[in-house]
Amino acid sequence: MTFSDALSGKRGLILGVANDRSIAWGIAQVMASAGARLGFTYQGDRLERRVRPLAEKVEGEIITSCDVCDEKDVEKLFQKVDDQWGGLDFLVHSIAFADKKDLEKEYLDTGREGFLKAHDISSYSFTLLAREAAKRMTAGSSMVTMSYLGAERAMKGYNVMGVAKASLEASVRYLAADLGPRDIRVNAVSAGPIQTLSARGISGFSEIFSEVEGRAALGRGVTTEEVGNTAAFLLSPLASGITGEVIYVDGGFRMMG
Ligand code: NAD
Ligand code: IMJ
Repeated sequence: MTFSDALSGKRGLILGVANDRSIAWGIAQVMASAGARLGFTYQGDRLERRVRPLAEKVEGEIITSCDVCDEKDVEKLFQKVDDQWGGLDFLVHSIAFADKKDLEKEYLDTGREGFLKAHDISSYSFTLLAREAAKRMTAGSSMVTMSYLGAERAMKGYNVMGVAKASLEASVRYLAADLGPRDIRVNAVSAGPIQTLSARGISGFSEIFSEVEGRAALGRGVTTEEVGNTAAFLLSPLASGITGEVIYVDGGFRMMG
């Protein structure tokens, strides 16, 4: 195995492309250029118009709607995997959602409904998808999800999403423990702030972004391509000894004193 053929011919699902700024799209482009065979899902028909042309650009073999709250959608997705591929080598989960009002008020005021919704979409969905994916995977397969520093620090405005990301990161460890004996690896990439659909419209984003540029060792933010490169590494056999970890792609923000 060499660097250049580490991912060639590997079949994998990428969940969470909304547009060409999505982190999932950054990962997809890197995986496609490494010769991987890709399947894409989008959240509901509203997004099909944006996602299908992107998926076609990288010769996506599965392109289908999947709302992770809908168990039937998830079932249908894996039926397609069984029919078209009969197996799976990797999974990319790049999905998060909380009601906007829960990102705007204090965490203290989070209601049960908003709490459960954020956790259902942003954390439980990874466990559900990992379970279904793992049934189709053999030794050497790998899964990646996306996290953020708000999982471990109280970041302004991140609120219930931070609590959901903490749950997601803990899930990564327990899933890695469950799947390790089958040589299936599970990791998270914790990215620095990137101007995507999910980050836009967040009050104070530009201040947060300039603070990151000021404090990060590299003195700049990161790109979806850089996140994609790290995800591709974790999904490849080059990372065969790494599981249950959170890898930071933040330009060296977290480690600075
Ligand atoms: P994005 O808006 O492009 O992606 C979020 C995706 O989640 C969208 O494609 C959306 O359709 C999908 N989604 C939401 N609810 C869904 C549901 N019920 N079913 C299926 N899909 C659903 O934004 P992004 O920044 O690329 O976010 C991707 C991931 O990266 C998220 O987990 C986010 O928390 C994480 N992340 C983002 C940043 C950042 O600054 N942008 C930093 C660190 C981590
Ligand atoms: C999100 C909220 C508050 C602060 C934030 C973010 N910072 C960053 C993000 C500093 C970088 C982006 N991020 C890491 C996310 O995970 C975003 C998740 C998110 C965003 C929205 C916006 C629109 C909406 N619901 C959302 N749910 C989750 O209605």
